[in-house]
Amino acid sequence: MRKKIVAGNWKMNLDYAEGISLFSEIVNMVKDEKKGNQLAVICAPYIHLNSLAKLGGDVVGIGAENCHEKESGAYTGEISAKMIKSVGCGYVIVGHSERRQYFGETDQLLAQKTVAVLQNDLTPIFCIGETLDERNDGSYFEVLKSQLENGIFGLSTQDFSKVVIAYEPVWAIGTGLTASSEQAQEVHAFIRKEISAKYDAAIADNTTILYGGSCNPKNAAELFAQNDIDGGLIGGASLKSRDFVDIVKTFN
Ligand code: 3PY
Repeated sequence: MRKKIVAGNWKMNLDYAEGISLFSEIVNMVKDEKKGNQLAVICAPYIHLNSLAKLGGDVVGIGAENCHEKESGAYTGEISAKMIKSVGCGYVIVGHSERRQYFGETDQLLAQKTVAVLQNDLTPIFCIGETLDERNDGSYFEVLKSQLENGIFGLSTQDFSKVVIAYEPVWAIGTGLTASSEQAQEVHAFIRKEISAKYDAAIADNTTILYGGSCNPKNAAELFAQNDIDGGLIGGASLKSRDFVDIVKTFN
């Protein structure tokens, strides 16, 4: 049975003390909720990772929001997957639309980052999503397919089976707009079909596909009830312990 994951994405929010305080609240609230194939994860800015992993990495998975594609070297200001692994993380978000949009990250670069993440025994949460124009002009399936093909479909079956995918329509990020459960399910089913065509039906069936984009305690239950939606990547609502934990509890 595939894993169900609710992963918070703190983005560039919370100073050190604020991060510790929010994370401690979350750990206290979810520690008795842990179930076999369900998992809460917090992806946070680099300054938090070491402390969060020590504070409650056994209760809540810890992830970075990005990494560099190389292992080490003269890349001032960058952080490698190896470094992220060394502080006790298990996850890295790769290709969030904000990275694609503001930092010019291409599918080709993201493919390299994904390999670096996997080589360090971390789970990539690989994000794909279409813009509003692409949704409106009907090209979104093509766009999503090309993000999959160029980003992660070059992986071996063994590596691919470790990837988590997050579908985040760009038009639903930070806008308060959410894809309807039908719109999200349609895309998730499409992604699973593409995985099945590229790899096989069993791999497709085992791949965790998260929905992201203004997911909150009000809409999570309906989204997560869809056949092909296995949880969420949560932006703003992950900055409030009650909201985040309510979303985690949606699975119970
Ligand atoms: C959002 O919910 O806005 C996100 O970008 C989650 O990654």
